[in-house]
Amino acid sequence: MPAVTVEFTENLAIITIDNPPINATSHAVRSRLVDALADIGQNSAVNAIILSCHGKTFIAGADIGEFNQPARDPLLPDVILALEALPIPIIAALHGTVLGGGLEVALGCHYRIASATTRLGFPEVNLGLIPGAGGTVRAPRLIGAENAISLIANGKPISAATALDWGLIDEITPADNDLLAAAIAFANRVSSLPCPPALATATATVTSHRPANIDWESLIAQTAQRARGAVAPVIAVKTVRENLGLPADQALAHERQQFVALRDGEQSRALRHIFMAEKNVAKLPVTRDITPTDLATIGIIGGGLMGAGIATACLLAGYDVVMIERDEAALASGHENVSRHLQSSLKRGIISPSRFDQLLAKLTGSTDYATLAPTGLVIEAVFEDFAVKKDVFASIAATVGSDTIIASNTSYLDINALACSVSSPERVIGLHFFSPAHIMKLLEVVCTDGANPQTLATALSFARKLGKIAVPTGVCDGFIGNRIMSAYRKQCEYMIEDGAYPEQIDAAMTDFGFPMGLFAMQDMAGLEISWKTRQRQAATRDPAERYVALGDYLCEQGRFGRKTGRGWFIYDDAKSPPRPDPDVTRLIEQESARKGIKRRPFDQTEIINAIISAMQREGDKILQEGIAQTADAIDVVMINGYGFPRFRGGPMFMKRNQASSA
Ligand code: 3H9
Repeated sequence: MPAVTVEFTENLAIITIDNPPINATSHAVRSRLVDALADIGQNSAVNAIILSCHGKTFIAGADIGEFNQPARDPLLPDVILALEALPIPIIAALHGTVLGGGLEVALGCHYRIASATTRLGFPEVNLGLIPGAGGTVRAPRLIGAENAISLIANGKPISAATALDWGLIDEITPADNDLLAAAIAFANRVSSLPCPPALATATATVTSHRPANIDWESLIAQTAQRARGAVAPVIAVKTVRENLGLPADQALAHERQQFVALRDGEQSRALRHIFMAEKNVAKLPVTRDITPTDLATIGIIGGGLMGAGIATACLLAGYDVVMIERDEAALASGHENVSRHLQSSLKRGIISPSRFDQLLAKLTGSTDYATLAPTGLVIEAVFEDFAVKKDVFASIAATVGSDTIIASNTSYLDINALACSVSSPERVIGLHFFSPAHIMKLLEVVCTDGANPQTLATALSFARKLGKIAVPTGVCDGFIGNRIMSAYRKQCEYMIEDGAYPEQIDAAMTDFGFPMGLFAMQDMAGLEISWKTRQRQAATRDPAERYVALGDYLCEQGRFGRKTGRGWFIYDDAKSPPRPDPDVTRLIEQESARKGIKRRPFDQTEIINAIISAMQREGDKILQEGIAQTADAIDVVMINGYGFPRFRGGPMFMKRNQASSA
C-alpha cells in the first residue's frame, strides 16, 4: 500500500496518508504528498481537497528516526508551503493524536474538522525541539500568541473541545460519526466560498493583527525555572516572541534555524534516545509470540501506602480489585486510602464524579483469602519482611488456582526464594511499584529464575494497561534502580567524609537537573527506614568495605528527616526548604577527624562527575550480571524512578557519549 493515495470523487480530491503506526511524515510520505498535490493542481475539476489519515490517528509528528540522518528533500516546511499554495480549500480531517508536524500540516490546510476524541498539540519540547515546520509562525496567527505559547512551550496536547474554543479547529464531529463523511459535507459547504488566505503567506506580522499582552521577561523566567535546565521550552517562548514581529517568510526561516540547532544538539539527542528507549524497553524476544492472559480481577494484599496506591492504579486502568487485610479496621483504612487517592484524581480532573463512584464500587475488601479465588493476578504489598511475605505467599497459593500469577512488590527481598516457597513457582514474579504507585510511571518487572514466558508476557501487558513504563529486571538486592541508588549514595557519603557537605552535594545535583539532592530526598523519605536496613545488613556486611556511619548517628539523635524537623538539614516548618545545620557540619568534620581523613575542597563538577561515574560503574555491573537487559533499561529506570534529568538521557547514555567524544 503506498504511503499516500488520492481518490477523485465528483469535485473533491481525497488524500489519504497510510504510514503506520502513527502516520509520521517520513520521507516517503512527504515526497508522495508533494506528487499528490501536483497531480491535483493539474485537475481543474477539483474544487476542494480533503486530507485524511488511515488507521488510528492523523499524522502524530515527524519520524523521529529520521532526525539522526541527513535531512532529505522535500522537507516538511516545503510540503506545507505547497499545501498553502493551492488555490483550492483544503480540509484536514483530524482524529487520534494530531501532534507536532501533524498539527503543522493541519495548520497548512484552510480548514480543520476533528472527531470529538481528537487530541492536538506540539510535543516537540519533550524531544528537546521546537516545532520546525511553521508551528511557531502559523499557530500564533490562528489562535493568538498566549494560546500558541501554552501549546508549544508546555508540550501538552489539548482536547478537540478546547481546540474549537481557541479557534484551532473549525468543527467537531461526534466520535461515533463517520469523520470522512463529515469532512465531505464540510467541503461541499465551503467549496463555493472564496478560499481563505493561508496563514503563513499573509504579509502582515502577527503583532499587527493579534497584539500579545504578555510580560515576556517573567514568562521566560518562569519557563526556565520549570524547565530546570532543559533549553527547548525557553527557546520555544523566545522564538514565538521573535516571530511575532516578523513577516511570515522570515519567521519561518528563523524557526527553522532554531529547530535545526536544537535537533543537532545534545539535549534533543538525549531526549530522543530516552523516548525510543521507553518504547522498546519491554520488548523481550522471549515474550514476542506469547498472547498474554486476560486479567479482569486483581487481588492486592495490604491496603497501606503501597497497596492502596497499586489498587488505585488497577481501578483507574479498569480492573476489579479485591483487597485483603488482616482485620476489619485495616481493611477500612485501606478502603479510605484508595478513596483518598481517587479523590485526588477527581480533583486533578483525571476522572469525573460519576467515574469516581463507579471505580470505588469496583473495589471489594475482605479479611478472607478465599475471596481471591476469581483473581488472575495477586500482588502482595505487605510489610517488607521475608517471613511475613512467605506466609502471605502461602496463604495466596492455598486459595487461588495454579495458573493465577502471584507477584511481590518487594524492593529488595529475594523473590527467587519466595517463588520456591509455593507450588508452581513459574507463575511468580516481582512487580516493584514506586510510590505513589498510582502516579509514578516506572514499574520494575522482576523476572524470577523460574518465571515462564506466559507469566512475564502477562505481567508486561498488565503494566502497559496500567500506563506504566515496565522495565524487566533480574533478581538481585535492589534490582536496577535501588542498586544504582545505593552505589551513588555511598559515593556521596564518601565525599562528605572526604571534604564535601550535604548542601554542596545537593546543590550540585539540582544544578545538574535533579529535582532534589540526595540528602534532601533522604530527609523527605525519612532516614529511619534505611537505618533499619543497615542494621539488618550489619552482620553480613564486608568489614573491608568503607562504611559511613553519619546517617546512623543522625538517627541515634532522633533526626529522622523532615518529619522530625531535622535530619541532614533543618526544617523550620513542614513546607520550608532545607537549611544547612551547623551541628551536622560539626558532626561530619568530627567524623572525618576520627577516621584520620584530611578534608579537602570539592567543586560542583567533581561532585557530579563522581556521582555519575558511580552510577555508570554500578550500571556496568548490572549489565554484566544480566540484571538489566540493556543499558537503555538503566537509563529508563533512573529517569522515571530516581529524578535523573531526562534531558541528559540517563547515566549510560552519557557514558556512551563520553566514550564517543573521547
Ligand atoms: C516533530 O513533529 C517535529 C516537527 O515539528 C518538525 C519536523 C520538521 N516517530 O507510543 P506508542 C512509534 S517531532 C517515529 O506505543 P500509542 C513508537 O516507537 C515529533 N516513530 O503508541 C511505536 O513503535 P512500535 C512530534 C514513532 O498509541 C509506535 O509508534 N511527535 C513516533 O501509545 C506506537 O507508539 C511526537 O513527539 C515518531 N514521532 O501513542 C509524538 N511516535 O510499534 C510522539 C511514535 O515499533 N509519539 N512512534 O513500538 C507519541 O506521543 C505516541 O507515540 C502517540 C501514540 C501518542 C503518537
